Amino acid sequence: MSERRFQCPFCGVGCGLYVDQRGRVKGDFEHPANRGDICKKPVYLPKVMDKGRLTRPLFREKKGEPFREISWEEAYDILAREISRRDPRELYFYISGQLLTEESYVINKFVKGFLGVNNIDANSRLCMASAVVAYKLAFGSDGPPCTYEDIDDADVFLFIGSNASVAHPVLFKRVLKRKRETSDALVVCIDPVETETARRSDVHIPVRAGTDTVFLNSVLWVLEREGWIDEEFIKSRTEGFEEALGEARLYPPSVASGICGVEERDIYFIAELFAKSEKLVSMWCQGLNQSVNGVMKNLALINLHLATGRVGKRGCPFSLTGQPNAMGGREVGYLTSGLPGYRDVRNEEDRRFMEEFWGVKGISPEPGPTITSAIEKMRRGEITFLWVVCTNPAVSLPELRKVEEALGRVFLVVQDAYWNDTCEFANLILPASQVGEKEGVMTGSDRTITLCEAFREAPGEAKPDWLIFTELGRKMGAQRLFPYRSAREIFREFALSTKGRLCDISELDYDKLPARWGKRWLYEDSPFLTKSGKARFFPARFELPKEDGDFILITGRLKNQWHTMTKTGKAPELLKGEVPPFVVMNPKDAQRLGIKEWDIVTLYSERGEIERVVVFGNVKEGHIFAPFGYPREFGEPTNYLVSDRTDPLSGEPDLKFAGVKVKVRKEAGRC
Ligand SMILES: Nc1nc2c(c(=O)[nH]1)N[C@H]1C(S)=C(S)[C@@H](COP(=O)(O)OP(=O)(O)OC[C@H]3O[C@@H](n4cnc5c(=O)[nH]c(N)nc54)[C@H](O)[C@@H]3O)O[C@H]1N2
Ligand SMILES: Nc1nc2c(c(=O)[nH]1)N[C@H]1C(S)=C(S)[C@@H](COP(=O)(O)OP(=O)(O)OC[C@H]3O[C@@H](n4cnc5c(=O)[nH]c(N)nc54)[C@H](O)[C@@H]3O)O[C@H]1N2
Ligand code: SF4
Ligand SMILES: [Mo]
Repeated sequence: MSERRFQCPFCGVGCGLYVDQRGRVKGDFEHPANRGDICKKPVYLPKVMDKGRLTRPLFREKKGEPFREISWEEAYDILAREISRRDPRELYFYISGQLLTEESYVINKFVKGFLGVNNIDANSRLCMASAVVAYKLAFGSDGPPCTYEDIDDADVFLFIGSNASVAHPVLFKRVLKRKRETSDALVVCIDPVETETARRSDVHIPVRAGTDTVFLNSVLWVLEREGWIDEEFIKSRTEGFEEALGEARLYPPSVASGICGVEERDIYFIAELFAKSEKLVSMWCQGLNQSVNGVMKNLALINLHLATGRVGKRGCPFSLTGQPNAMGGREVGYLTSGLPGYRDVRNEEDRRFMEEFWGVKGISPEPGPTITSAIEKMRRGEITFLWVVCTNPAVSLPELRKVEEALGRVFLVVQDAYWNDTCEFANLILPASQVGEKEGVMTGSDRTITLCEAFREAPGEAKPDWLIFTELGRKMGAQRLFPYRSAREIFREFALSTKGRLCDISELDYDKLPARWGKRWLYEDSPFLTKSGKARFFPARFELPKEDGDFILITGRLKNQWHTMTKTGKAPELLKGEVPPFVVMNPKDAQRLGIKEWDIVTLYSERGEIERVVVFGNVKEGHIFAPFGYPREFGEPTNYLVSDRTDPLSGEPDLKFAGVKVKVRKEAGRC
């Protein structure tokens, strides 16, 4: 068999990979995202692709009963019946940034076009929603304004709320390569935890969790005070500077340093970098996004780029995408308010275009509830049917007690490649094929689209996600809406819908990939997509939630594990050093409580409790770091403790700020 090329199904760096003649996964030297590089996770992919797979549709009348195998025909009958007998507002679909673009497109069309409700959200709500909203507010559209090439000629890299060395390893290596080549390049990391990224950076600023808005406002204060702003750029290309400055004036370094737990000189240092470096690229991820203050944190950072004219050649704000195809999902509009081609259900022209394009009537102008609001509606009995595709909410959503209650009440369909913890709550389980077993595209963090070719057969009766919705759509009488015989046909339809939009890919086809949409810099010599054509500063308001407890629990990722471990957890090589489930504590905090390294502790709050082994590390005092993805076979998942409070603008949950108390359960060395 010739070499089959695909995009890595793990993180949003979007590395191009291939399977060689001997079945080994290798980095593709011709791919612009990684140029042959690869990290550890996909190397073990072939080994785990057959372990613990779902291979037949499974059904049970009542939860708690054993499942029985059924045919696809029967599964479609059940689905058609359960969907048709309900008011569409009782239905909800929860999908994923790990689906192929064609799949998200078809599911979105099924819900928004065919069923006529916007009751669909993706796990990107927990991930990129704050960045999407901030980009839209500041630039008038979603879409990162720069590309990976900007790493290769920058001299300052600011990682804020990003542990890229662990979470985006190939990208981080590219930054370190640039550093090796240019002796005066500088890497800075702003994070309450001394992460691997912090350790490999030149400077680490351990900010107090949740306070970035204050820190960044204070940097703006210094920029203005020192006359380090780009007045020409501010005047010709932006609006709203004075209002943003008004807010920043509340936080001179003397005030901000106290709130953020940093030195005043740290704030001046960052201001000087924005003022004087040749080219500054800032990269951020969940330390900014997953917060009640998430959009404001994003905007406060973008404000600094606008104030110093760094949105293109001289630098850029670069939001790192988490999942391999959250970018593609955003392009097809898979969040509650989206429509294909970065369109929005609230915009009449966008709705009309898509109604005509799809040949449907009545796309609803109301964004549907976000996943956390939908969980509330399930608990109240207002949503009674939930179809989960390619995500594992029984582990990854916040406030798991509430989630369990919700999953227990609804008719639950789980469509997954592997058996996962959400299956325990299901009525109907549908076996899906995964990347490597089906064809389609994904878009990485910097807008590069890659074709994923199949390199093996799917096990049993597993089907591509697009085919499941296509067949059901036809079964329900919508042959005209779902005529597809291949993913390529779906791609063509979607590509056509993007004509004339920022993310225009209407000229692309599978044989032209990988290819990036948009110019290297989206707004370098064209207007921003706001009404006035100018980028917008926003006053970045600071808010910190009140949390009970002695510590702030910060949650995040493990280096060699992917989220809820359905794939990476099956490779012993990747589990080494990542289990048993642990938390990282500052030794000074631990000492105060009489906790020794390797003690087993209980972390608890009103939301629940979990047990973990204590590992010592340089976490800012008063904070504890916990990986969140451990499935239930390891005990209670971390998200029992995590709040479902959300950012008011993005609806993204505050996953990195939970008050907890700690007590010793078992001392190290005693069994
Ligand atoms: N190995 C691995 N890689 C992954 C994933 C995985 O599961 N495993 N998942 C992928 C996905 S979907 C995503 S979204 C990305 C996530 O990538 P990242 O966001 O880089 O990873 P996290 O560990 O969630 O959080 C990043 C950092 O934010 C810090 N942080 C927490 N609160 C604050 C704060 O208030 N301010 C600041 N400045 N920092 C804060 C944390 O200490 C942590 O080091 O990773 C992707 N890559
Ligand atoms: N406390 C806390 N919670 C968090 C976060 C955090 O930082 N802290 N991060 C949040 C973020 S950023 C994210 S992205 C989420 C991730 O959370 P999830 O999306 O729940 O995590 P995954 O384990 O990646 O789940 C993907 C599922 O899709 C399945 N799958 C893989 N390929 C396919 C396919 O092709 N088709 C189908 N149908 N299924 C497939 C896998 O088996 C797995 O069950 O977690 C969020 N939750
Ligand atoms: S850096 Fe991300 S995309 Fe690249 S190989 Fe590693 S997990 Fe895959
Ligand atoms: Mo994510």
